[in-house]
Amino acid sequence: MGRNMGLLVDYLPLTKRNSAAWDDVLGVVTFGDPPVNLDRTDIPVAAVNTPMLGAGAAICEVWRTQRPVESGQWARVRYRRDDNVLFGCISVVESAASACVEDGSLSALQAATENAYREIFSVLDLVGYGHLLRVWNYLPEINGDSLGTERYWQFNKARRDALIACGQEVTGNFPAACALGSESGSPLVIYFLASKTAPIAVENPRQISAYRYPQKYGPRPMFARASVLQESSAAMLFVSGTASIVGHETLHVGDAAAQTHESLVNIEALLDAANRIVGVARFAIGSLAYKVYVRHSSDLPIIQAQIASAVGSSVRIVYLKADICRRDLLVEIEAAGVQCSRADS
Ligand code: 3EB
Repeated sequence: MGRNMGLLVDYLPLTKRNSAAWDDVLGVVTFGDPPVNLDRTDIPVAAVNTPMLGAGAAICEVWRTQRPVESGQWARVRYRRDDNVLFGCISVVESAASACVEDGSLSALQAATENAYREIFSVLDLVGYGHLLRVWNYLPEINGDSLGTERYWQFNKARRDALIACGQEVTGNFPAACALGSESGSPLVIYFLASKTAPIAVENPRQISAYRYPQKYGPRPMFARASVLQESSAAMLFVSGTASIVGHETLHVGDAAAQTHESLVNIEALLDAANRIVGVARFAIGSLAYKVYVRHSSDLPIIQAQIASAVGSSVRIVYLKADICRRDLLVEIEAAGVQCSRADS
């Protein structure tokens, strides 16, 4: 398989590695508060404040590559990259100072979001990784209101404005994404993967594309349901946050088990769509790594049971407590996977 197996994602306790073992790491994501410190300052760490659920030591998300890496920082964006893929992260404190709150035209969250995305696109321009592949967005009080609108709507407006301002609004060119509520008082944290070669955006035939949602959901969320990056010897799949939405409507309001099941049916449909694009049935529900966002901790057992019966026991799953962007959603599931191309082996 050699050196070109694509990216690998692991979920592991930080204690398992000594300093040198971080050499092949592109980036790390820690969950909960306080954020964990690495003894390596050249590795970008996204400190996401969504508590881990379930027993066990603090786990972090580790993105690794088999290719030589180089670290850098520009403005507030810290990154590390191999010759095709870049991991980056940014943390922005919402501050009224940078917003036009007086006349109500721009909330602090909108200003923070626009600035973050502009910095991200500047970095990508600068280092030549022109394609956003996957973006993870975490903002506190995602379901809260301010200035007469929902904060998730404000975030969506700012993300959309920044994408358009940076020439990224071409349909079919959106990254896979998720947007979750972190604990209140947390900064806006965005981490992302970008690539030099273009990924393929994948939509779900069971769902209206989010960037075509009806106006009643507010400014349109600009993301693809999944993205695939094909390299010579590996294909990588990134499944966006996936919830109990069919068409554009939330299904199974108030029923966490049924929402979990519907989300898994959506992921199956996405895998079919992705496999049609890649050409062979290679991504399977039992061979991905998962993150599951749970609104109410008390729903954890029922959600875990649903997922275990669908994906099997050999799969890596991390459960996090987070608010989901629609108030009626109780659970959201994301996934990632890598497959080696048989053509090369
Ligand atoms: C949905 O399908 C549920 O705003 O980036 C899923 C994935 C959702 C990404 C985003 C939102 C986002 O509309 C929520």
